[in-house]
Amino acid sequence: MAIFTPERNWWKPLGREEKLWVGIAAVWCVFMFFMLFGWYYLGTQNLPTVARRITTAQYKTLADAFVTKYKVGEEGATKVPVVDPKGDPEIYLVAQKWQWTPILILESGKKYNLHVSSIDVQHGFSLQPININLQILPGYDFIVEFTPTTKGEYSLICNEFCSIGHHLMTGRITVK
Ligand SMILES: [Cu+2]
Repeated sequence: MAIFTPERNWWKPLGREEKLWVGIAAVWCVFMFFMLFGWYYLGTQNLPTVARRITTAQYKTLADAFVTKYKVGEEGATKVPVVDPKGDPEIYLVAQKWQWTPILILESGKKYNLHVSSIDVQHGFSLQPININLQILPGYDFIVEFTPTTKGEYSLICNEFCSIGHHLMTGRITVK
């Protein structure tokens, strides 16, 4: 409680500058709110995605069949399969503690439907250095439609803490 009562409330009467700033802020708030919807339709940063319900067992069966069909090698101590899907646009990626399976070899300029799902807990798909980020949940076949246009090696990291070995969860996509 103040010792002395202020002479008057500063906002009564409201000064001209004060009115102007409150007005600008209010208009800007409304503008930014509608920009949320605007970017959804106008922004080119949104990947076209579809999410379908699937059990983790069903997803694993699909992904395993894909790996078996197109496997061209193995890499590292944990023998991560290397897969070249040749002409097949339906490609699968499995997130699980703490590995991305398989390593994908893709063709530049070709359109793909990348299926991503987790078979245990929530993970974060983060493709670097192009910075594509997606939330990966078990129980959903998350389908991302994309066409790689820049050749090179892309690193895949998990950006959603998924327990003790999270920092080791890396993968790779090669575009040739
Ligand atoms: Cu993680």
